Order: sequence, then structure tokens, then C-alpha cells
Amino acid sequence: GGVVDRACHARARVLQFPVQPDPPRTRPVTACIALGANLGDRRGAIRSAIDAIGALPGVLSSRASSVIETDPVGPPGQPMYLNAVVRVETTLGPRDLLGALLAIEAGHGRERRERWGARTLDLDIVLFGDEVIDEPGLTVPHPRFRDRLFVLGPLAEVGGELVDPVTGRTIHALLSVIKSSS
Ligand code: A4P
Ligand code: MG
Repeated sequence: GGVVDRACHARARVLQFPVQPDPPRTRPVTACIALGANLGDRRGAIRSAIDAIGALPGVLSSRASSVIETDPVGPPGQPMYLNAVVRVETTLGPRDLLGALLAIEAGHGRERRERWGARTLDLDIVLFGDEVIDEPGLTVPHPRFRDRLFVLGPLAEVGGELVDPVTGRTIHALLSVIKSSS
């Protein structure tokens, strides 16, 4: 009946299929979570999500980037976003972390409508140590983060030295690639 159970139930509800909790871990992993909001009280949602992530059981420490305002990517006519990244040291597994993030999103009144559409709060796992995960409901590293300045900028601030396990490049290197192509 702990936070992991609740997180699994939240995840099962959103994904509409049952999920098993991760096996217990002892060694902490560095994970990075991207935050985005473009509806309602954007700054309040980002701030309280940063606090909620830092307070999760199994999150040993956390460090948040600056919060930046960015042009929307996706369907036209959306409001501007606020984006940030939080870097954590955690003993949660990736599935339990996702469940906890979905519960935080749900607590902010997130409703899923259009893909890439406007949202009160979006929390994505960008990196989870050097793990590569591709399963229904969880793809890590996040499949689109390498093209997105609104993720790479804040990510470089808190984890520029971290290595993308798919390309073998550091975040600093990925950022300079997209800066030079845009
Ligand atoms: N899911 C799979 N992998 C992950 C992961 N690594 N982290 C699954 C988190 N969730 C992951 O998410 C649907 C499901 O993705 C989750 O239930 C989880 O099981 P969603 O947030 O409802 O779907 P979405 O919004 O269509 O996709 P996603 O990936 O969040 O959208 P994107 O691609 O991140 O785009 N423009 C600016 N400037 N700033 C933004 O933050 N964000 C988006 C969202 C578009 N444009 C933007 C921004
Ligand atoms: Mg998302």
C-alpha cells in the first residue's frame, strides 16, 4: 500500500494495462526529467512539480534547472511553454519513477487530448542512467529529446556531462549539434 503501489495503479489507469513494480534497487541512478506546461498557472505547476519530484520516496537528491519560456513545437496556435529539467539521484526503478510522475501529472489536472497538444503539466523521463528501454508505455531515452532545444538547454545546465546511451554523445555535444543546425 505504499507509494510504489499507488504509482503502479496510477500508471495502470493511464496506460490501461496492468504493470508490475520494478524489483527493489539499492544503488542510486542519475535520472533526468523534463517538465513542460503551457496552460493555466504554468509557473505554479512547474514549481510544485519540481518540489513533488524532490520529495518522492526513493529520490535521494534533486537539482532543478532554470525555468525557460519557449515557443511551442507541434500543432499551431498553442500558447508558449515554460520548460525545465530536474536531475535526480534515485533508487526508484524507471517504471516506478514513471508511475510517480504520472501521479504528479494527474494531481495537476492533466487531461490527455491531442498528441503534442496544450497541457497543464507534462513530465517526461529523458534519461535514466545508461538504460535503454523500449516497451509499451515507456521509451527511454525520450525518443525526441535530441531535436529539442527546450529539453537540451535546461538539461545541459544540470547534466551537460551526462552521456546519451543511444548515440554515445554528451548532452553538451547534442546541444551544439542542434544549435549549429538551427
Ligand atoms: N511514455 C513513454 N516514454 C515515456 C518517457 N520517457 N517519459 C508514455 C514519460 N512518459 C513516457 O504521454 C503518453 C505516454 O507516454 C505516457 O503515459 C507514458 O506511458 P503524454 O505526455 O500523454 O503524450 P504526449 O504528450 O503525446 O507525448 P509526449 O512524449 O509527452 O510529448 P512530447 O513529444 O514530449 O511533446 N513545445 C515546447 N516548447 N515545450 C514543450 O514542453 N512539449 C510537447 C510534448 C510538444 N511541444 C512542446 C513541448
Ligand atoms: Mg509526456
